[in-house]
Amino acid sequence: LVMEGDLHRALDEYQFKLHYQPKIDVMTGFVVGAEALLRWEHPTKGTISPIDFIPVLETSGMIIDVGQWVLEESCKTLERWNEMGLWREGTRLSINISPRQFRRNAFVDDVVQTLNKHKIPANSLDMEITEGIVIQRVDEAITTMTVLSEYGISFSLDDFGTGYSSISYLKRLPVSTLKIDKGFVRDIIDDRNDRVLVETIITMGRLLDMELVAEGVEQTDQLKILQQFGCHYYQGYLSSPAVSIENFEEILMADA
Ligand code: G
Ligand code: G
Ligand code: NA
Ligand code: MN
Repeated sequence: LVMEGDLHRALDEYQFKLHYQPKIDVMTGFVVGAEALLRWEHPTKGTISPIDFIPVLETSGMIIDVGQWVLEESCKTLERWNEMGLWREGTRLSINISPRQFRRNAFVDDVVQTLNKHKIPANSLDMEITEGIVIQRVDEAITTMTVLSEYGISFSLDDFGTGYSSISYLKRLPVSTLKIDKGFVRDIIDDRNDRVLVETIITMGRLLDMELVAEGVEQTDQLKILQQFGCHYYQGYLSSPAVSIENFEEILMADA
């Protein structure tokens, strides 16, 4: 059981880490970006998954501080990769933004300040959001996203297909990328319904001029189907799980 006090200590004692999972071009196999994923390296319990502590961060409000830490750490990482010549212009690091963090009044200012502090061009950052962000406050969400988009930040709609009214939001939100939930990709070979859904999402996304990222790709046969359907990018164990910054830098160097 994760307690709030443990999470305060985790932040104070630098027990949080970011791991990075490559985003891969479906056709060329090149790394075109990465998703930053939060990890808690507990001194005695080992690595704790965000599934087990993000809900506690959300309900306690601590997600604001931890979310800001994730943003700061991501910008530091981009600064480092820029200095090392590892980060190609036009490629983006994606960070996950929780609804509570996104809805805060100071969110835009904090983001802009953090980018400036680390001299990071806004077009090297992508924000992964879920539909939870727009629930009850669609107009506010659109305003926040529009302002950040004008700076150059892009938005990806995460876990697409798992919510309630995804399609109606597509029309209204300034989202440039759809992430096809790994639940659809898992059985894409054996389950005809999943295969049809994935093809339909890709076709719709492409017609709406969006980019598509398939999540949870583990097998070459899954990748082949995604290639046929015209999916642009993928993430998954077939390429790499999320890895430490050092290991991700090795991936970038091998890819250069
Ligand atoms: O890596 P995986 O177990 O790595 O992530 C589990 C869940 O935790 C995913 O739904 C992911 O979106 C979420 N998550 C990972 N990192 C972050 C983060 O930095 N902020 C938020 N809000 N969610 C995250
Ligand atoms: O909610 P979000 O899509 O951000 O969460 C991504 C989650 O999927 C993380 O927990 C991440 O570690 C996990 N993940 C990444 N690649 C794969 C994969 O190939 N297979 C499975 N089962 N999970 C994956
Ligand atoms: Na995500
Ligand atoms: Mn997802």
